[in-house]
Amino acid sequence: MSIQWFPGHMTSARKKAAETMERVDVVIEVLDARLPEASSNPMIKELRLHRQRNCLKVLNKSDLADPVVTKAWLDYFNAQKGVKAVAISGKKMSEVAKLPGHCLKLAPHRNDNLKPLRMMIMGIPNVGKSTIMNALLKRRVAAVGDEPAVTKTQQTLDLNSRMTIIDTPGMMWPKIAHDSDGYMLAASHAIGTNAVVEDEVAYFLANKLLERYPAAIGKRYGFSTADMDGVAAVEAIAKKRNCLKPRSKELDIEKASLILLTDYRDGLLGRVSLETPQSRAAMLAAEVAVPKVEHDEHDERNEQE
Ligand SMILES: Nc1nc2c(ncn2[C@@H]2O[C@H](COP(=O)(O)OP(=O)(O)OP(=O)(O)O)[C@@H](O)[C@H]2O)c(=O)[nH]1
Ligand SMILES: [Mg+2]
Repeated sequence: MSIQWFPGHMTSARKKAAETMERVDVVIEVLDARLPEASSNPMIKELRLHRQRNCLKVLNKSDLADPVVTKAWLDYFNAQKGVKAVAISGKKMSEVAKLPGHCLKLAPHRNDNLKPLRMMIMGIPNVGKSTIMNALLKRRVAAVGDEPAVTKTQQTLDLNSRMTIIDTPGMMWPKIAHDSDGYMLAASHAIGTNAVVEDEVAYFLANKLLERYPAAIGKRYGFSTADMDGVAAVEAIAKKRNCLKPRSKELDIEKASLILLTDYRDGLLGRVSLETPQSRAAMLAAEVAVPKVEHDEHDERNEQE
């Protein structure tokens, strides 16, 4: 199953972002440090490159991500033209306070009272844009919540006499090209719950954790995951946590799925990253290879007929 989520208000958000892009100097693109490429919205890149705006990529929620992997992602992004990448926790004021300085370096011509530096915060839903906005302003100017699409409209505020900042609604894009990206985004709560089947997302996450951090699930829930796949691990969580449906007393997999997803979102499974630059490259290479094989098989069948 592939996950897609592009609700109506995001079409208008995209249109508004395209208009505003003309009037900003630097885009602060907020990414989820646990899945930096899967949480990169290709629509934002397109809008930004259309106006040739430089970009500060902020790998946010780095307090939840594997620090070694985050370092690899910073090197990966910092090699890109017109891009500076930093890793922060939006909940730490001291880390957020460094962002305007980085932006200024990306648009050095904007450093005076006549030409204030104009920054626009963009990114997928629930990645921490409004949290960063509040930390920059040192007061609660934007609503924050652990669910996607909390912010629905743009908000422009003066940071000081020489800097303005715009918070924008989280944006998804019309077609998520890689199924695994959809699952990573859903696990990280960037996708509305109406667009996902929680069990499937939990199976995906459990498989990913077993593959990348084999000890994480066993340590959290207190059982051995040896020889388990994602489905078995979620079932084991249901048993261990006594998740039973009220009448039938069958295992309540949905409840166990939510336990796993919530624990991941809250960082209770340890600092984990769902993708690395290498795993990303391998995934893309495999996707290129698969259609070719299908094509060859098809040709062979035709030849045999
Ligand atoms: N652990 C951790 N949680 C964070 C961090 N930044 C934000 N959060 C949490 O992530 C959730 C979403 O934060 P928001 O600031 O509302 O995200 P947003 O990008 O504005 O979301 P939308 O407006 O829905 O697009 C909230 O529960 C925040 O407390 C961070 O660096 N680390
Ligand atoms: Mg917001």
